[in-house]
Order: sequence, then C-alpha cells, then structure tokens
Amino acid sequence: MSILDIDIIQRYIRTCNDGWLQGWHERNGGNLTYRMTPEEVAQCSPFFQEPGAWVNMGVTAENLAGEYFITTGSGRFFRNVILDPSHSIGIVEINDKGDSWRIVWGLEDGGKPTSEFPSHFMNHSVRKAATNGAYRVIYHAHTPNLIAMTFTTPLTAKAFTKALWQSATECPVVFPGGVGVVPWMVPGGAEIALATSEVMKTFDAAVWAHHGTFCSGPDFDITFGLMHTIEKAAQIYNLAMASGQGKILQTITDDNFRAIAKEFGVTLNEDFLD
Ligand code: 2HA
Ligand code: ZN
Repeated sequence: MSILDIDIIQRYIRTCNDGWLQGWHERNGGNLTYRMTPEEVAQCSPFFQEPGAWVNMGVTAENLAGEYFITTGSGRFFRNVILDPSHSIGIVEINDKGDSWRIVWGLEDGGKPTSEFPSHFMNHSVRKAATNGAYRVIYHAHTPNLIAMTFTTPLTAKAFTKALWQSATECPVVFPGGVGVVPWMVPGGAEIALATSEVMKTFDAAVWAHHGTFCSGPDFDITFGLMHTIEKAAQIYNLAMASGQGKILQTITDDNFRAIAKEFGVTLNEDFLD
C-alpha cells in the first residue's frame, strides 16, 4: 500500500493527465488544487513526511485555516504527473491563521506548490464560502481557443458568456451563471489572486485575458467538464468566425436561451440576456 493507491490521489492524477492529453498543459503550464475532506486527510496522513517549514503566501483566508490541499508543483510538468507523482504533485497543510502553507507529502527534491497557489487559495476561499463548503476544486489551464478569443472579443463577462452560450446549445445548461473575465495581469502574485477571487464571487469560471481559464467545482468530473465545455465552445466560436470571416448568418437567440432554461430547469444570468 502506498499513498498513490488512495482513491483521491488516483483521481487527482487522472485529472492532471486528462488535461495533458487535451493539450492544455505545455511545459509547466496550468495548475490544479483540491481541498481534501477530513476523511481523505485521515487516509493519506500515515504517508505524510516530516512537515517542511511554514511559507507565508501574501494572502489570507481565515475560512481555509487548517485545511489540506493537493497541488501541482511550481515549475513541474503535468506531462510527468502520471509517471512521477511524488515529484510533480504534493499535499500542503494551511496554518491556523490561514496565511501560510507547509508541505506534508510529495513535491520531492525542493518542490513548491504551484506559482498560482495564491490565486487558487483565494478562489477556494470564495467558492467554499459561496457554496457552503461544497466546492473543492480549482483548475487553471492554458486553453488555446479561449485564449485566442481574448484577442477578438471584448473583455467583458457579457461578451464572453454570450459568445460561448451561442456556440453550443448545452453551454447555458452547463454554466447558466456565465463566465467572468479578468483583464491581462502579471500572473503568480497576490494582485491577480485578489482580482480573480473577486470574479469568482459570482462565477464558477474566469477567463484570464491572453493567458487561460480558471474553473471551480465540487469535484474533478464537474470542474474538468466545465473547462472542457468552455474550451470546446470557444473552438466552435473561433471556427465559425474564421470560416465565416466574422459574418454570422444565424445564432441561438435570447428567446431560445429562455426556452432551454425552462426545459432544463436552470436559472440563466439575466444580465446577459437582452
Ligand atoms: O504554472 O500556468 O499561470 C504555470 C502557469 C502560471
Ligand atoms: Zn497559467
């Protein structure tokens, strides 16, 4: 028995590899964090090592004090997660102030949590609060079609949500709340973390202009599925715009959206309908 046999670790590794197979994680691009349940911590803790030193994050979230996260490693590659988990990923514990982490497993040979850990951490904090603790996953990927859209579409939640909803009929069912947009910012620090968590107060997903996508959800299936649905819709949007040279002859109308919402029992964000 090894920590790698534990179900939650297996499912985390599979999700990383699924993202690699989609082509969303060139080199060390992208990152995934998961807030563990107390039962999962208890299952994994016999395999924990002597903890590392506490490292301050530059951001604070009191509602995440004492939590444990599985995280990808800074500068480590998604491509290697399935082959070499103990170097590529790790588990960190958060201190009782909610402002520092320390490594309790993995990230061997001097690894650290993802460079985007502050953004993940603040997003976990707002999604945990907004969903009464249900949301556990934050996933950042370099999704090429959505990134391409950030060069051709106004950087507003309405413009992105409308373009994506109109690109595939199931989109308004999968993300009825829409997607938010964060303007271009320097990645990796507290500033982009706070800007993203502001957007995540309202949305399950945030577009990072000219960079990628952040998605949140209760589990890997829903969160990965959200990323996949958004990126596929962006691909369809780009194909339609390119092949039609920017000219759209017909699309899904706002009344069509209202009919979908009624049939599927979802509440669409009315801010995005005219
Ligand atoms: O981990 O994706 O945003 C590398 C990145 C930074
Ligand atoms: Zn990135």
